[in-house]
Amino acid sequence: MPQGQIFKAISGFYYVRTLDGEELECRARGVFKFAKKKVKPLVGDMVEVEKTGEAEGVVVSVEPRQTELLRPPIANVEQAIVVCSLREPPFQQMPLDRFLVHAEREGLEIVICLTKYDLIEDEHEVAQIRAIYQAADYPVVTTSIRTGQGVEELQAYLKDRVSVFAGQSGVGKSSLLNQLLPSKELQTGAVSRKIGRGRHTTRQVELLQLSHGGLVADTPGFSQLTFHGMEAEELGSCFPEIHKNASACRFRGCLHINEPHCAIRLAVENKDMDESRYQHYLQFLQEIKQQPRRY
Ligand SMILES: Nc1nc2c(ncn2[C@@H]2O[C@H](COP(=O)(O)OP(=O)(O)OP(=O)(O)O)[C@@H](O)[C@H]2O)c(=O)[nH]1
Ligand SMILES: [Mg+2]
Ligand SMILES: [Zn+2]
Repeated sequence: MPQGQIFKAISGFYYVRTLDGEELECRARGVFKFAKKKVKPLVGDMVEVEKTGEAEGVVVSVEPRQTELLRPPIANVEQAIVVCSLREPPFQQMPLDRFLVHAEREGLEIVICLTKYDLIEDEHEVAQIRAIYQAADYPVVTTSIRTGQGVEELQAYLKDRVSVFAGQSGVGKSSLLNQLLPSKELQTGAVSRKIGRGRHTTRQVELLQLSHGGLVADTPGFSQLTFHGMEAEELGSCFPEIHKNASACRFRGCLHINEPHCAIRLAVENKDMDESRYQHYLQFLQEIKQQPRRY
């Protein structure tokens, strides 16, 4: 039976690229279960297919996932390229920090990509953003599709890896991918002048093949992420600046709020951890504590 990977899913159809490079349009047989949980196939899933026609088949089994993101929905990516625009829409740190927590929790490698650099007059602002995230050991790439800046640098991160582009609508994910793909094929859409937000141009997750090797997924922009299903104790390990210093806290299980001899609060005072990142940590912690408990 042919094996392959789902590269696109549209209203009940799964598009599978087999190991021989064939593309099959498939339905799925029933519901799949792993670890007693029911799952629907996701883009990125490795599957087994029964051929039912020339270019048609049925997905009969799904392999356990290496990684799984629900927003955007994709399985088996190793790396997240977190895309944020510097302008149109303006840079916002909070949604970036939210997404970083999710990607860290899944154990993904992370690259932060700041787009639309050509719209920047004040380099100082970009240097500040860069400093905050480099202090957390994240690589930061600045790009522009107008000048071509950063495209090669990004390409080097993507080579031979399985990556996903994630970020809000209108930040330029598809535009950037068009610079990296052999044929410029992805649809892009102008940001609304009136509301200053993207128009949700990309509608599906699609896993694309890079000509220099590697796979990359374009995804629809998403707005708000919540921390559903996450425990307060997990949050610190999703902030690299906290994770690397947490063992120096006096109490095991320190939540770094106002416990005595907290190494993280000291790091913030000494400016080893950025104050705004710490404030976001505290805010996310509040949100997690206010979530209805699961039983
Ligand atoms: N000035 C400038 N505009 C850009 C750049 N990159 C993208 N844009 C513009 O930003 C708008 C949105 O780009 P898209 O690529 O559709 O954004 P997206 O992130 O894919 O959005 P969704 O598919 O809705 O999630 C388009 O009008 C692009 O031309 C850039 O580097 N500089
Ligand atoms: Mg898009
Ligand atoms: Zn602490």
